[in-house]
Amino acid sequence: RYSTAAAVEELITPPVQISYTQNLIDGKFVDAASGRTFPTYDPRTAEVIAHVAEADGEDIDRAVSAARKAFDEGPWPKMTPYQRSLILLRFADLVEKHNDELAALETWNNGKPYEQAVKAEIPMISRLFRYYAGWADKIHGLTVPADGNHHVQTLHEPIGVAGQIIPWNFPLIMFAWKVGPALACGNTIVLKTAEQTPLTALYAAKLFHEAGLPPGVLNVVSGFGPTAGAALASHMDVDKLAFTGSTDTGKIVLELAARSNLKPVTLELGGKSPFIVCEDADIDKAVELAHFALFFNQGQCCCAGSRTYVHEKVYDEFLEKARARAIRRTVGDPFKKGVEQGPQIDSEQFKKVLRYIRSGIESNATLECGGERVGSKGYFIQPTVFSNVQDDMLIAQDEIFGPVQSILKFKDLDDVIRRANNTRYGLAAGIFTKNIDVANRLTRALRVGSVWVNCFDVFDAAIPFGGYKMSGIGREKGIYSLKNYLQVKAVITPLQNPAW
Ligand code: TXE
Repeated sequence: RYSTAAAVEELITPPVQISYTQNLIDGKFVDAASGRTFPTYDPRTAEVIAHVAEADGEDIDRAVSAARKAFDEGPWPKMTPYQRSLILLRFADLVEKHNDELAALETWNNGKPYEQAVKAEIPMISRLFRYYAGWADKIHGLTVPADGNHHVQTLHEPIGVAGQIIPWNFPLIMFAWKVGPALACGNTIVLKTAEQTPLTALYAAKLFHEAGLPPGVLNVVSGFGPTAGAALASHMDVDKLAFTGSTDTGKIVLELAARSNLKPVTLELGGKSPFIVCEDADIDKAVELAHFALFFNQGQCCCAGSRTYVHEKVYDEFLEKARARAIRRTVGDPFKKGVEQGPQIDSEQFKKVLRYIRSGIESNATLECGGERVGSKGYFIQPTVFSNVQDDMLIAQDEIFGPVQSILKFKDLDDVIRRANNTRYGLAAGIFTKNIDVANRLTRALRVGSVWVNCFDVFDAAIPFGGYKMSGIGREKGIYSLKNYLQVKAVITPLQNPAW
């Protein structure tokens, strides 16, 4: 029933080597202070592909002091914004030049389809750095018409040393969303990658130095959350923390930041986003988009459309077509052409997804298709569809983060608005309708950070992204991200001549 590697023709794996496995601190690749390493895996086979230097508190101290020195004394803040922007542009050129290697490394370490990485994700990264290069020399303060005889201005200054902790589902895109605006604003950075996917950020950081970035401005460390991540979040010399990951870990880092030096924190966390199919929708298009909204990236998207609400009048037709589409989804080696779905990231996530599938069956949702692993090696899971899902089932409440679509029936707009909002999350929503009044009503009623109308997962460097409620704090990308990385200084000067 499921196409596997054997079913697809052409091998498109380009050659790529793993060249960088040490921490990048102060412009140099170095071993961990402890000398320890940890294995990183190929999720297709669960085999070790490299051993990577394992940072802990000592390495975080070293990286933060390099970033501090680069910020306080180094050439970075002394460069003009235009000079900084040129480095971002040169980096974007190098990403473009190394597009295929970066994509291959991303697929090898993460399991996402190579075609997705090579055609969409890596090109988005160079685009994003060009966008932020454009901002670097356009960050203005204001002159303020205050009462009294004073000249008042605001300076928008970099915030200092930024600590950044990223997840494994889009390793390089998460690197870009964090590093782009921070550098454009003139900050220095210590970035910790997710322990599952350390490789591409090290490669990208190497390219940044090739582009002329001074040592210490961007430090990239690999390591685990409770050690390296916690040390970064609680560091007294880190001026700002940006985190993407689970809501539970988001709460931990927020607390660590508060208990240490009250560094401001932006959080991009989990979601349980509704995808709403109205009665007037073109069902074939809605089925395809709802399928994409959930199954894209093996279902490992914070904004996955993981509650598919379908109007009762079109429910049966939608369900039959959604099941057929899931059965047609090609699962296999993500390096092979035409494969839509690779493995889940690791054994923990693989087991978590299978646990949720069991919970769906036990709570009497109807398993329409899938539900099992694919093959006996690696972390492949069949595209799975549940119907008759009720709002109070665990599969309708928790973030599954896997290829499991839950289909729910609704009666009218009041019903679906209430139920779509009845969640602790508020990251995104999809709406499928031809009726502009329905679209307007839903877009305003849904308490989420992004609403896609008759589309889904449309991303652009200029479009802000982030969540309401427990999906996060703050926005990334676009103009909104700049404010996360700037301090505002008010400067008040008396005017000596009252006639002025
Ligand atoms: O996430 P964690 P995990 C969700 C998704 C997934 C679940 C668990 O539902 O199934 O989270 O995934 C670092 N102090 N998302 O366990 O733990 C960690 O090293 C400081 C949604 O991988 O949040 C990694 O770099 N840092 C999400 C990062 O946090 C800590 C993407 C994310 O890991 C830490 C990923 C600590 N105590 C998972 N503990 C999204 N929003 O897209 C961990 N980390």
